[in-house]
Amino acid sequence: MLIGIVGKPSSGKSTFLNAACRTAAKVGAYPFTTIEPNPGTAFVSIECVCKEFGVQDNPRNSVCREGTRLAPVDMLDVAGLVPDAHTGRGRGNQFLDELRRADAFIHIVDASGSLDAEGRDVEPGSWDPCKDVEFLEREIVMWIIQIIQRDWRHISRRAETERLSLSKLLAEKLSGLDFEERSIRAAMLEAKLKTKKPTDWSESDLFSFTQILRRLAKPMIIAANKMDRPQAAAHLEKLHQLSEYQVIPCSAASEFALRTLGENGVIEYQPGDSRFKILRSEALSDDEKQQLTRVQKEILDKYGSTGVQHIINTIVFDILQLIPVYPVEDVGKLSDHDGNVLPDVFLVPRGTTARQLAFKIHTDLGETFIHAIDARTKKRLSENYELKANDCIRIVSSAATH
Ligand SMILES: Nc1nc2c(ncn2[C@@H]2O[C@H](COP(=O)(O)OP(=O)(O)OP(=O)(O)O)[C@@H](O)[C@H]2O)c(=O)[nH]1
Ligand SMILES: [Mg+2]
Repeated sequence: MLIGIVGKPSSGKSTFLNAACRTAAKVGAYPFTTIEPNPGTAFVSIECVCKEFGVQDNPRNSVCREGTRLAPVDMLDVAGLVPDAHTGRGRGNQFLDELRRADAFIHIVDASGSLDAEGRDVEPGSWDPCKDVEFLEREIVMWIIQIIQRDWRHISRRAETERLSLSKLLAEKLSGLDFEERSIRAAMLEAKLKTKKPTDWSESDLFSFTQILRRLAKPMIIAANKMDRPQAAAHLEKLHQLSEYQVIPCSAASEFALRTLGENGVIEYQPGDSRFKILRSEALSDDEKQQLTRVQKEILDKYGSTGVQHIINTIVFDILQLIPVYPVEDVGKLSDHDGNVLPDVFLVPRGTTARQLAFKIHTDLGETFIHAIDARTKKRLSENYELKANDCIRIVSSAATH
């Protein structure tokens, strides 16, 4: 799974990545600090089943911290986008091609309204961040349209002359963008387009189709960043009125500072917490103490957290609707063949079947699947059993190795 971090220059994309992934991407108070994309690995937090089972686990593909399971999620922070980037303005939008495989986007918005569309400083509060949401949506859609257009004439003609399914042809041709055929079909239906006569589609037909496709296939969440600035609260109200998007208040810089102090043992803090505890007061200057008091009062008390962890969890669980499942080889010990207890957590789409999970673990396991066993009830599950959140499942197969 890959989550793309997008937004105009200087909105705080790299700061968000560094806060979430503990990376060291360059951050700067000037536009286009980032040119080459920065990858990172963030973690979604899940209440681990180890508590319910009363076992001490040894995770392999994830981490368990006092009953909270952290599962990795790949992220990519890219260069800033400016209006009309698709025509080559700013750094253009070529770099978005790195995000073809993204499953979802986080749009980092400067909610304090202190930067114009190009990321240049303006009077704090004077810029309406709703404009950023509008133009960024358009640029992402134009990026996808440009990719579709490379093959459009060919695809639309073939669909008509050979009477082939347009959605199937599009899905095949656009496989690099990871659009599923059902999303393509749903977007055509919602845009009320004539699928039998695609050569008649106008530019605005293609635009509305792509806009819907983007929403279905590459969902986007708005991170209203820089909430620590006094001008941000008023803009947040306006951003919340954009009914198409889920908007979450956020202070990437505060999260970065809290995590750094937490890792250095100066404070006790876990991502997503609404409080922290100072452990080594002597390691903090008066200035730092004042800043921490401000973060508690202006961010944590007001919004419940810095928003960074909340945004990542919301994308994975609410928007992409993934559920955690724990494959095990021994349903008694809840372990793998090496004795690791609850070794792995997999994030799978709601509706995934036991057999599909087997394929995700290993192709061989999917092919030689016999049945699955629920570790809680010890009952057999058929290949079509739809997994539930927090299922612990053993896959029984005819392959000698499993
Ligand atoms: N007050 C405040 N400043 C922030 C926050 N997040 C980022 N910044 C500041 O915003 C400026 C830009 O941050 P970056 O993370 O480099 O922004 P970017 O979006 O990656 O910028 P480009 O790579 O140039 O597109 C820096 O001065 C950051 O310190 C925040 O939550 N609050
Ligand atoms: Mg950057």
